[in-house]
Amino acid sequence: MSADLAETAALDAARRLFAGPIRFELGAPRLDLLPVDDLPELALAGRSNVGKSSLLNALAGRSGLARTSNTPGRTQELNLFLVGEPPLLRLVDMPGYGYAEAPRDIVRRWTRLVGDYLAGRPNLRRVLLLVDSRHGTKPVDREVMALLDRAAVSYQIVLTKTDKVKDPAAVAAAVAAEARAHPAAHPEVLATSAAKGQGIAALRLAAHAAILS
Ligand SMILES: Nc1nc2c(ncn2[C@@H]2O[C@H](COP(=O)(O)OP(=O)(O)OP(=O)(O)O)[C@@H](O)[C@H]2O)c(=O)[nH]1
Ligand SMILES: [Mg+2]
Repeated sequence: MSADLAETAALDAARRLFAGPIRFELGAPRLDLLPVDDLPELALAGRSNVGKSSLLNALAGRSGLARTSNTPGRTQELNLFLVGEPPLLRLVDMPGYGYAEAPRDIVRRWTRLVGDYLAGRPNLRRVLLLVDSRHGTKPVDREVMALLDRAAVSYQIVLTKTDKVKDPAAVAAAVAAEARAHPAAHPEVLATSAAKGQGIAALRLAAHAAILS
């Protein structure tokens, strides 16, 4: 098969995966409540309000699957979604980190939940690390990147809300330069807008690759 045909076939397989059944499985406030199995998992991580739940909905091509909100701190548990019937992939919508306004003990609980999950889930194939294209990476993102490097969990940086910036490619280039210094980071940075649909086909391709890896 030519490279072009192979790419078209991969895009089509990725599109079909997310066109089929997708359902909410459960919300887990603690790691011991997660299902024990070896279904490949793909997690969406990032700061509060970066657009994780919105991007999960865009990936799934349906609104309202994951709950979104203008107020940071909307997602408070690990929310699990099964893709395919029988399921081929589990998507995990995570609580955001770095939300300074929330009560300290809540922040500590979420941070521990996110950190323990990211570093210790055996079937976690890949993490999509979301970064707001208006703000770029922040110190707390770098802490999470270092944690993923140490745990050798493969991750890819995904810029969100590109509809809000003039030159998303410039932001992507700067963030990609930073990613290259991280051993577990994918060298390519994806630029997306859940609002406008930009980059969603490429994101589906990356998600589909998590099953095959
Ligand atoms: N303009 C624009 N706004 C977006 C986009 N994606 C998300 N938003 C908005 O950003 C806000 C936060 O979105 P969420 O998807 O709830 O963010 P989250 O990362 O899940 O937030 P937490 O669960 O609180 O950590 C909402 O008001 C969304 O409508 C986008 O692509 N473009
Ligand atoms: Mg959310």
